Amino acid sequence: MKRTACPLDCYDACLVIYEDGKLKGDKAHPTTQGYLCPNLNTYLATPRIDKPRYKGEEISMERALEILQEQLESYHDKPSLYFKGQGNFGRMQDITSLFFKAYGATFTRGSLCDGAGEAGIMEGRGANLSMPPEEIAKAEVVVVWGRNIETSNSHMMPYIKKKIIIVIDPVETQIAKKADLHLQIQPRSDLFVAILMARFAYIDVMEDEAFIEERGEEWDYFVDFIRSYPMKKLMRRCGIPAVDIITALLLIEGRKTAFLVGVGVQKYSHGHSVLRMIDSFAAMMGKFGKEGCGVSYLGNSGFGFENPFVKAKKTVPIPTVDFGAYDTVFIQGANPANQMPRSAKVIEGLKKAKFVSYFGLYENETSALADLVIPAKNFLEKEDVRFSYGHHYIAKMAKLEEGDIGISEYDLTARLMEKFGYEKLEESAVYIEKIVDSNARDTGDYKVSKSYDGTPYHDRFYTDDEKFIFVDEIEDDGLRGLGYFLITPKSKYSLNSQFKRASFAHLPPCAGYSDGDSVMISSQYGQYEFKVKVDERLRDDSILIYSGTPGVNYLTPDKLSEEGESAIFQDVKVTLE
Ligand SMILES: Nc1nc2c(c(=O)[nH]1)N[C@H]1C(S)=C(S)[C@@H](COP(=O)(O)OP(=O)(O)OC[C@H]3O[C@@H](n4cnc5c(=O)[nH]c(N)nc54)[C@H](O)[C@@H]3O)O[C@H]1N2
Ligand SMILES: Nc1nc2c(c(=O)[nH]1)N[C@H]1C(S)=C(S)[C@@H](COP(=O)(O)OP(=O)(O)OC[C@H]3O[C@@H](n4cnc5c(=O)[nH]c(N)nc54)[C@H](O)[C@@H]3O)O[C@H]1N2
Ligand code: SF4
Ligand SMILES: [Mo]
Repeated sequence: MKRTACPLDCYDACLVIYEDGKLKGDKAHPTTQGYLCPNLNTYLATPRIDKPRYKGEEISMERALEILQEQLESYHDKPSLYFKGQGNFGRMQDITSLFFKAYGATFTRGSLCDGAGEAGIMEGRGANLSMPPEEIAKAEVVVVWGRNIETSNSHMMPYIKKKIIIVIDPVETQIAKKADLHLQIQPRSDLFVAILMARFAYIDVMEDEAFIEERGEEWDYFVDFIRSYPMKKLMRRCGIPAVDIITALLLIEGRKTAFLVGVGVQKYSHGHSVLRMIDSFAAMMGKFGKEGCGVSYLGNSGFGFENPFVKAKKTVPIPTVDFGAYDTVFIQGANPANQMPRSAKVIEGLKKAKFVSYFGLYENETSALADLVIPAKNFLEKEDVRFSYGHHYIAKMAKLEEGDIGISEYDLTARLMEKFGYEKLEESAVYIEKIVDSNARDTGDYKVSKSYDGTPYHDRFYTDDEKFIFVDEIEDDGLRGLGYFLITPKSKYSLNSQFKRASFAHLPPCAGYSDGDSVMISSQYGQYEFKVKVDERLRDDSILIYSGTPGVNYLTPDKLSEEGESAIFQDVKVTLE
């Protein structure tokens, strides 16, 4: 029996058993519980790039590596960009950064994913720790807030069985249908929902005085802040009746509550404020550092661990990268031509750059634009280690197979380091052991992060004086303009743009279209034609296009969140023609 772990960018970080050419979920592993999801289940059947290519012609791997080396040498004094995505979540994927740092390339910083929310959490708590699933299992109430559990985090389901479930989501998702209460709020109104909850809680004196006294800071300013909003304005912005918010509050009060917050709440310019406000509401109710309580976002899984692959000094924010400003661009484990905001600009930039290389597993919009395409080894053919942003288990990924296709990130780096006369790499096992040993301990058969010994924030927060800092000011101009809100979440059968990608624009029945119609969707950033699927799960003011759908990011803004340098995919209104 051979064991490894799923390499995909996902909360669940499943432990995998590879037997008779098949991938199976490890039955003994606490979170994996013996099953995998549709994405990893199609991994082995997904056609890979099997031959390197230069200017459209198939070439040998040896020739591809020569071309890469020659081109990097000839452009050495010119601007170059190293762009790495999350196609494979293994820590060793970053080894290529050692070469590109020595070479002098510009790196990216910030996030296409969870960066805005993370920034808000850091402001209040000083570190972003998620709740171990075993801790969530002790909650009485689970608030699923902008996270599509059954799709993006399905291994959480067994932990929240038989609990009071409150879902806060503009879409009637699968879990919303089954929930005790679904707040089908207007998109981009979470800040107001959280302020309203805090306001009603304050009026009814529901706050946890002992917690606030011992563990909180800036409480009085927070009270001034939540009272500074006119009640009527708050109600109008949430788009749901006040009674629903009060019902939620009554369910939460006095019960152990876990808030499972996803990226859905923070794909906006003010995303950091949303998380800061949700945190502040939870803290006011005393829902931190106690059994079964907490706000669990996408955690910083590397917290406390040593990272041997640090960034270069020269960096640019990832959501607004201008590919056209570089002579050479090296893209690894990513599909920016479809996954970055404002696709038209990204594609134009990639066409303008003089030498683009794409290092990945699959053909996609980006490989189609690259001068040089280098196939990678898949996760069974190289060794690695991964963390999870949804639990505290660490998974080593053993090399289980030799393959004829592709090259590993380690081998590609070793070769470039040698040809350029840079420092020799250590064996890959040395890096892996260093990472693991820096902060892991054994629990039975599995390793866990030491940062998760005990309930997170039980003893302290990670701010300067170890207290939680309540929010006391938020600036947000809101989203103006006519049109529909654009919701662009994860789909069940694709992992962003890998595997079976969605292809429709989902419209509410009131839009007046039928299934299969064509519709041109426009925003101030661009337009694209989609096929229609009428979707009753939507509010009348929203349309939904899943992440990975070809064309979705023609509509989205190439702008940064106020904090966290994150993409703000949903800070846009769209119109239909
Ligand atoms: N199957 C599958 N799993 C995945 C992925 C995948 O592509 N496919 N991607 C992985 C990655 S990279 C990530 S980052 C995670 C993210 O996974 P999640 O955190 O679940 O994020 P999303 O699916 O983007 O959005 C979650 C929910 O937010 C809702 N939402 C949208 N706008 C708002 C809003 O304004 N307010 C509120 N309250 N809710 C809103 C959406 O309707 C959706 O139900 O999933 C990972 N897991
Ligand atoms: N509209 C919209 N856009 C979004 C999002 C959204 O919700 N809506 N989500 C955003 C988020 S949260 C994220 S995380 C990003 C993700 O965006 P990307 O990081 O670009 O992810 P993918 O589209 O999954 O592309 C990953 C690529 O990695 C390659 N790959 C897979 N495994 C390996 C490997 O082992 N080695 C190498 N070298 N390559 C490999 C595959 O060829 C694949 O095409 O997208 C963002 N874009
Ligand atoms: S649920 Fe996530 S970690 Fe588990 S197999 Fe699927 S993609 Fe991989
Ligand atoms: Mo992500």
